[in-house]
Amino acid sequence: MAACTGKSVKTACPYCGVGCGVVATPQADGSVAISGDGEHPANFGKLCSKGGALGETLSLDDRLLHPEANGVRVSWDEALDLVASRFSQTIAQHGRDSVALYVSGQLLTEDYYVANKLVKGFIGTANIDTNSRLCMASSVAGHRRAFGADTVPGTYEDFEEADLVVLVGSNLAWCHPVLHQRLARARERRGTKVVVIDPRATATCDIADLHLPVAPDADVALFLGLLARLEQDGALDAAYVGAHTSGAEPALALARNVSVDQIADLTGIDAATLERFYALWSQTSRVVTVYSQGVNQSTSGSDKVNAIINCHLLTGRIGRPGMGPFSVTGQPNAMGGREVGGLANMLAAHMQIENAGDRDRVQRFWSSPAIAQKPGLKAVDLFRAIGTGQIKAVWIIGTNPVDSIPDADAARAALLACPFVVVSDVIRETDTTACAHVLLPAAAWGEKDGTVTNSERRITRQRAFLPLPGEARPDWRIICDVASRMGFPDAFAFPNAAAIFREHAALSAFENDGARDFDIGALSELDDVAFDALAPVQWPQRAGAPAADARFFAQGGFFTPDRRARFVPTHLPSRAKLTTRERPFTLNTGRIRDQWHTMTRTGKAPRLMAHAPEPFCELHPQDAARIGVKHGDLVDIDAGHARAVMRAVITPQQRRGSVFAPMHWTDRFAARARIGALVDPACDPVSGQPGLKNTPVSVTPFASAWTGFAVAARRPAPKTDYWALAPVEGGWRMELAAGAPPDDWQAFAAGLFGIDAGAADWVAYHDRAGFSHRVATFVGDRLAGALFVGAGAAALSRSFLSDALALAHTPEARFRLLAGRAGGAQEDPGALVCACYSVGANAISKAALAGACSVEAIGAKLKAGTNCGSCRSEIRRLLDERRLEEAV
Ligand SMILES: Nc1nc2c(c(=O)[nH]1)N[C@H]1C(S)=C(S)[C@@H](COP(=O)(O)OP(=O)(O)OC[C@H]3O[C@@H](n4cnc5c(=O)[nH]c(N)nc54)[C@H](O)[C@@H]3O)O[C@H]1N2
Ligand SMILES: Nc1nc2c(c(=O)[nH]1)N[C@H]1C(S)=C(S)[C@@H](COP(=O)(O)OP(=O)(O)OC[C@H]3O[C@@H](n4cnc5c(=O)[nH]c(N)nc54)[C@H](O)[C@@H]3O)O[C@H]1N2
Ligand code: SF4
Ligand SMILES: [Mo]
Repeated sequence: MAACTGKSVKTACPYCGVGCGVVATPQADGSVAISGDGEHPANFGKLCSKGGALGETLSLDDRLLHPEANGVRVSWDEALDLVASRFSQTIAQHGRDSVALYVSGQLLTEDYYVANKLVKGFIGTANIDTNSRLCMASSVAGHRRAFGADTVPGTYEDFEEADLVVLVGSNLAWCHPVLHQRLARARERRGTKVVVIDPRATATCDIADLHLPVAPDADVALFLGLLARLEQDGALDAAYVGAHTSGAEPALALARNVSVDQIADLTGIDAATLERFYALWSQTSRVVTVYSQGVNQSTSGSDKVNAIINCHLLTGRIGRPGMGPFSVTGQPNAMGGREVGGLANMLAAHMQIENAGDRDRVQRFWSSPAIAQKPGLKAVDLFRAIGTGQIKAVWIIGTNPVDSIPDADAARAALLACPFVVVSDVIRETDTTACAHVLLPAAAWGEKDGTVTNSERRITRQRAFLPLPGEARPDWRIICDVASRMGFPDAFAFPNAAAIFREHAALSAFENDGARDFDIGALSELDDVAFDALAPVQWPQRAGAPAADARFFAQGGFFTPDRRARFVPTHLPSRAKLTTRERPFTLNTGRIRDQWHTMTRTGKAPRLMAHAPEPFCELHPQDAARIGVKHGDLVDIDAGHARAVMRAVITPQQRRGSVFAPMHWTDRFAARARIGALVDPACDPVSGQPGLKNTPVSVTPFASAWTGFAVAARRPAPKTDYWALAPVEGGWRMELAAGAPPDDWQAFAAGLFGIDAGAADWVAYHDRAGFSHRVATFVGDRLAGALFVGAGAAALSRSFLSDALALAHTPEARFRLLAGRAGGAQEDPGALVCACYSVGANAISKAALAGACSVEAIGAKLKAGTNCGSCRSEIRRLLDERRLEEAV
């Protein structure tokens, strides 16, 4: 399909699980204009900073555009034959369990469906798992234990119809920004109370009436206490519990045994604050408890989920407007992946692999030669099995496990030792593609067609609006081509994504009769034209029975054999005592506002990088003082088996004894900041989801003899002990630090910038006594690179120097550049806060000094915060800090 200039195409955002509708309009100059889809029921026209910047991430420069085998470009036929024959041979020699696929919640449902069909129905193993194991597995396990199926009962409107919204381990403001803003607006309208339960005071606390800085992994204790309290208060809904649930008594018996003192001790939350939270929850019938990775990514993740669900079941507060537990999904198609059964312990269409009737049903539907008989290896075990040689061929699609799996260095070593590794990606150089024997170029967002399902079960079409670049192909097609070559041409002879969707929809309705929650049978007859035009639609969509209600379970009807929900008794966790004398801090990891995971896409947009151009580690001021670290120093984080070096950010929002580091930085962007390498791979025993938020580490000052800053027109290749790269308009900026300084800074700079020192034009300033070295090099009137080392580096204007890459320089201006900041009236805008209008922290502080004291006043004056709104909480925080400074 060719790009049609000027024609607007409705599609869905490829980032978070909010699932916003996007309108993409290719422009005559090759760019693409992006706006929110005003008719989409998830976002009604709004987009966050990441969605709004989608147009800036579509360039082809770092794309994987041709198949490769062993580092050499090959034809598609050669690549597909190689993959199919190596998989077939490995199966013939070592059995079907010796191969695996590792896929992603960022695939489209159609890609995911054929991957799962190939592995579970035709290869006949369940060794297909997905990065959703790191993301949603505990929610899936919790839902299945309580509801008998992986059902999200509510809808986004519940956020707006609730009187109390409790956010547990969810930084909604940064991770689901558009939903956060829907909640913020509802709160303004109806005075919704908001409680945030998170060890850190995140940007989400901006709208919180109450923040509970819970100790790491003490959530089960907190909700056990709530369950007991609900019974005491008479909030138990006897009719609902009696008619629709079982197991309340044993769950309550465990909860009654726990004293408030014990809870206060375990959670680190004082009794008075606990009382406020419990009273609020108990007295408010319209309550939604939202949870995300602070709940799921834990060795007690499934119990956390069930401890929350128990409270909703006990009060019957589920499935009615403004009521219910709500797992917000991370990836754009986390839900679609669950629908097709992409997890190693699930079958297609929410059927169960342990259930012989379900296995038989799926096999008959597929007319397949073999069906997986038992659950396959879950992600962390899968990578272990690659490491031990049990898995001899693996195909990784749409995920970057060398960065995102816990104990990531071991995952990398496992892949490097694996006899056959295939990676399908859109980007040529990632930490995972570096380990592959075969690289398959996948079509990216904007080039591919299919569907995704968001957190509220709403299916939205992703539509192509760009031509396929190079030889890239959609993932579903690549998978079907390999399946055909493995001997299954008929079952994978799909002409297009629509045909796959029809089969998926038909399977969901096959012998269903209301026994299974996931049923979109009404969509199984869509012809290609209707599929193309499909408007966003929420499931269930049963054939012949239009959905009476968008919610589940108000009248019971759970998916257990007796249609009753189960209370799951949860036990008081022992104190989260993982830390030791050598490793006294808990390492918490997660997300920042403007980056997406391993930065393969958001790392391309200078505007998104400007919010946080370096990997950083947040520390509480008292902890920092104790270990002798100042704001802006570099710190060494050591987990024993791996280390990282990051910039210290000292903030009282951080919980004492715990440090937070973003999950995003990879070896492409920093010397040693792959935080996944440090993370302990211990998993929840029920869900197999790793506890990514609680690893004992030590934090010490990073010893370096010198630090520096540089800008370069071409991507530099730093080799220093510490470096961090970020793209800027016209080039790159980087921070550097190392041990012994080089003898010749000009030679060092030439190496860094990849230029011939002799042939270039240089200006330099050296103060050896004061240890300050500044060199810059030019090609014509353009700056090729500038390096600033030693004294005064902190006072440089990073933005002035970055901007210099895009300017023409007269001979006089060259020397002025070495000052490292603009002369005269030009001011340094400071760290970027508003990505939409490029407004920095200094500008906001200055406007505040001049009397703009509210977020609205800042918006009126600078426009900051008036478009996507993702930065409003940071603006408020800057204003609060200013007020604090004025008060002391
Ligand atoms: N900007 C941005 N948005 C994203 C993504 C992204 O990469 N960037 N990724 C998407 C994906 S895939 C996902 S899964 C979601 C994740 O969305 P979130 O779950 O909201 O994000 P995280 O930052 O991983 O973790 C949330 C919070 O859990 C807290 N936490 C840590 N330990 C505990 C604990 O023991 N108890 C409690 N109660 N809280 C704890 C952390 O301090 C953190 O603030 O975001 C989605 N949206
Ligand atoms: N320490 C720590 N680790 C974590 C987490 C954490 O909070 N802390 N969170 C976990 C969670 S919740 C998640 S979801 C994971 C995410 O971790 P990953 O899935 O590893 O991260 P991404 O960067 O999203 O990787 C997606 C890859 O797919 C490629 N890609 C993009 N579009 C396509 C496409 O259409 N087809 C194909 N074939 N490839 C494509 C991208 O270039 C990229 O390489 O990380 C997990 N790991
Ligand atoms: S909230 Fe932002 S990242 Fe999430 S779907 Fe909407 S625009 Fe995309
Ligand atoms: Mo995720």
